[in-house]
Amino acid sequence: MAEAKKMPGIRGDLKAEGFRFGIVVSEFNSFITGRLLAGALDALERAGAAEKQIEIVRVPGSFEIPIAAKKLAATGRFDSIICIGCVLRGETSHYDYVATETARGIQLAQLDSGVPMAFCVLTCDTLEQAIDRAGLKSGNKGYEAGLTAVEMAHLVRKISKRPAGSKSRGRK
Ligand code: INI
Repeated sequence: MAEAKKMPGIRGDLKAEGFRFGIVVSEFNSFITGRLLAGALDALERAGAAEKQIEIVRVPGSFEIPIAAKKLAATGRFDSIICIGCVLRGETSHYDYVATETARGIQLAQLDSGVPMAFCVLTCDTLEQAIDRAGLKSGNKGYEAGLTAVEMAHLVRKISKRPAGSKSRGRK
């Protein structure tokens, strides 16, 4: 067996050229989600994306992200979607429902649609933790999600291509 290190594998590039990106961003805790959005846009721009390749959709809260992401994916216009939200723990169990269902909904939406969705929904105990992840101590999770969206757009396209030399059977 060849050494794992020497086997190249398939990997997505970090070049945004030729792809279209959807961003679903929650208005709830917009102080945080605005910073995450700025990070995601920064990553897309650095990967070479122009404004016309990006569409932003705003939803009231994180709980509404999955339906908007699923609808965006169904248009067929996007190669990758970035989902941005921030759920902060309160005094009741509301947090758990919103956080769990948002994550589950986004995962279902990407698996059902086949359009990759970067998960940038912070789930934090305190506002301070969220601030740290939206540009301070722990970097900007929006930036990471932006890069992930570019890489996954490439990867999905590469994986979906028919192997060289295989015969066409109807629709490509
Ligand atoms: N939505 C969030 O994005 N973050 C939160 O912290 C939050 N809290 O704590 O309640 C939140 N709630 C709203 C929820 O996402 C829906 O918009 C609402 O329940 C209406 O469907």
